[in-house]
Amino acid sequence: MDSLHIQLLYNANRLSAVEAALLNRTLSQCRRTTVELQQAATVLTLREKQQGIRHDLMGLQEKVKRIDLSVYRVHNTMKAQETAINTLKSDVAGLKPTTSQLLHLQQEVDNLLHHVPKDCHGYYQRGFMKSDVYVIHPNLVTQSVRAFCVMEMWEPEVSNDPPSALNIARGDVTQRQGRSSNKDDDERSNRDDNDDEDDEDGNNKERGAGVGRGSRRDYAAEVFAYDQSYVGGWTVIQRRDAGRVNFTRSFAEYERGFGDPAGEHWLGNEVIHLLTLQDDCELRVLMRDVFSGVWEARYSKFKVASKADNYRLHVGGYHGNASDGLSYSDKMAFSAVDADNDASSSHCALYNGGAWWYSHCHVSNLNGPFDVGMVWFNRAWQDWLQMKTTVMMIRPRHHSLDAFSVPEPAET
Ligand SMILES: [Ca+2]
Repeated sequence: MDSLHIQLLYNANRLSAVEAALLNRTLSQCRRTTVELQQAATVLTLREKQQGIRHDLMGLQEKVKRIDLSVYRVHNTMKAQETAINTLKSDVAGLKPTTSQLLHLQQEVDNLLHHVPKDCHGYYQRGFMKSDVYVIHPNLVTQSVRAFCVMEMWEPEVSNDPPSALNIARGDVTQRQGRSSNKDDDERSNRDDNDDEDDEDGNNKERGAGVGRGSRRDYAAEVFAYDQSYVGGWTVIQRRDAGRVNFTRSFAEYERGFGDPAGEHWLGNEVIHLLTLQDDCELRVLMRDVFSGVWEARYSKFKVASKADNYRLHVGGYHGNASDGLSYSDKMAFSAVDADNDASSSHCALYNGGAWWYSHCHVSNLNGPFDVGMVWFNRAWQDWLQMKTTVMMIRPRHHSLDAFSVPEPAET
């Protein structure tokens, strides 16, 4: 029994050993299979990567092709540019003499400009004695300016025909217009309303013609005596004598100037400003009325401020026979039909169709509509003078002016 039992145990052990050996073999086979499977998976992954790399490679090859094409084009462009540059180089080499000639010319022009007088007075000092259009170059201007220079005793040419019926009729209109244009004048106005209405045109005409002529003879003689020592060199800033140039214009046009210096024109506020900036200036206003009476208003001080200050007027030191029609505008800005810079609640320039240093509005309006609106208030007569010819001119202040007293004409 015991030996049988032992035999059984022994067999059972051997069986277990065989089973264990079998299991071990199976396990090692499994391990081998696993390794083989892993290797297969790795190969698959590598193949996928290889395919991806091949795809990328094709893309890169495409890009390289395109880059090659671009490089080729750039090369061609550079070749063309090189040719163009070479052509330009030869052109520039050909231009070099021209450039030096141009620089030389520029230098010559600069030298000449340096010698161009800054105003008519400069020409006068150099001995130019003929009243005519000259080229002047005021300080600070960007280009030369044509200006009419008055070099001798000179008056604008006007016909000596007696005033026509039309003029007389217009004169009557002007007087009414002048009154109405000043309707919002306050006590600053020099003109007061003595209400002697101009009852007859005939009276008006007689008075105008008579006093005008007498005034011209007497006053001209007195002024001539004064002027002998210092006659010319006047730069004309305004001139009207034919009515062919329209003076109802914008602020910008008055700034630039308009018309022809050989005839009717406004020199331009910017140039007038620069002329009165470079020297202390005096102003002379010569006028002839519709009855051929000659009038002068002279100011020992005349200055026009810059554009930033709307070309404000600074005027004073009146003498003459026309009476002081401009001091009323002293310290007033310049107004035009499109620029209301006056002191009035109305628009003086628009209302009067002119451009002036209006206040409330004016006692002189030499840029008003020709014939009917070119007016100057004569304080002695307490009446408006209607002008058909006006010249305004300036020059550096004559230093002996203060010492030499200009006779005041008798105002009756
Ligand atoms: Ca106003």
